[in-house]
Amino acid sequence: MLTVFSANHRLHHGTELKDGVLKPSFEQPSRADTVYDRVRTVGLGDIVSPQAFGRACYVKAHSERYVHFLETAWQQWTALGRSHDALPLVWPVRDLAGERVPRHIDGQLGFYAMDAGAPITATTWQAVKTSADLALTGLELLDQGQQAAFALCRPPGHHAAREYMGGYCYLNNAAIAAEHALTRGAAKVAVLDVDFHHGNGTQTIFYDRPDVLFVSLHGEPADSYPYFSGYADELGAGAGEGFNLNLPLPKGTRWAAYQQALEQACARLRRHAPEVLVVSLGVDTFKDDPISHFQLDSPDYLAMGRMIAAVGVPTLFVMEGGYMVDEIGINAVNVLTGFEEARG
Ligand code: OKP
Ligand code: ZN
Repeated sequence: MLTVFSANHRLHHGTELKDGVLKPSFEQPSRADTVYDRVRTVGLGDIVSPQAFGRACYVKAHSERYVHFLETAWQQWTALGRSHDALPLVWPVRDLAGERVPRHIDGQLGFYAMDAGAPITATTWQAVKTSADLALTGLELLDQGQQAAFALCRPPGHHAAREYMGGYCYLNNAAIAAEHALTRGAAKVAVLDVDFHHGNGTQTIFYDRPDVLFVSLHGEPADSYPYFSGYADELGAGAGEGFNLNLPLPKGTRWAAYQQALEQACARLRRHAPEVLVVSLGVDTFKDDPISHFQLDSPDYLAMGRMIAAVGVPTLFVMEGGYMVDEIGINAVNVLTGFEEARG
């Protein structure tokens, strides 16, 4: 399996509020470098560099004004003499209208963010667009006849929606790749999200559409970030009703229960019969993950890869979360080697 990678991910390293204190983010550069090292150690396959696609591809999943905001936020922020990470402080919740875009950068940050978990630094945009380019390049490898590809994306993307960032995510790499598959002629695509956290961004981008099925396994929202989505009764809307499947699982979930839910997910994916499967590959379901509470162990990821392979569709793996840096490489690459073993 080919891996798409760029060192540009190192251009993004931000801070986050943890227990009320601003600290270096869990979403740090060593994550992608550790996965890269593991890809090389096991000899998964060649590593290729991304092509530059540009905003025409990003705006299939996002609005023009949101992409423009991401491009200009740092310049607007520093124009006020600020030099630390740009973070939002105020949001248009419930009865605050939130229809007009504020002129002030502080207002724009709240308008275009779901939380304070997506800091913008001087070089964040360069890393963000390269991350999307990795997913787009991976999708084109499938288009050229590869059975699978691995986009080693960083920053991750699945919390980012059409017009907002959050949860370490800016552009939704998986959604951008799914849209690109449609552009390239696929009629039906599916996204399977195995990250511990609900992929709220991917869900909302495709919520009212039947052409992109979204299936997610995650910690139940009553206990787990992002708290406000991921319930089992979110089924899709309008023409998209029945094309969104959430499988929330309780705290402490182990492989036996996870496997059953994944089998249900795979059955739904087979019934959709997509031409391309995009997997939002987060390994923060690992037992020692510092911000999550599932109990998967390293060999379980091999089994996960075999089950995904049995869906039998050309598959693009897109890296999402996983914060136990010591084992993120083993776990992520186990999914890929399990997949390859099963495909033969
Ligand atoms: C991104 B991805 C929990 C704080 C949650 C945001 C988590 C974003 C996860 N103590 N902060 O889905 O891995
Ligand atoms: Zn996650």
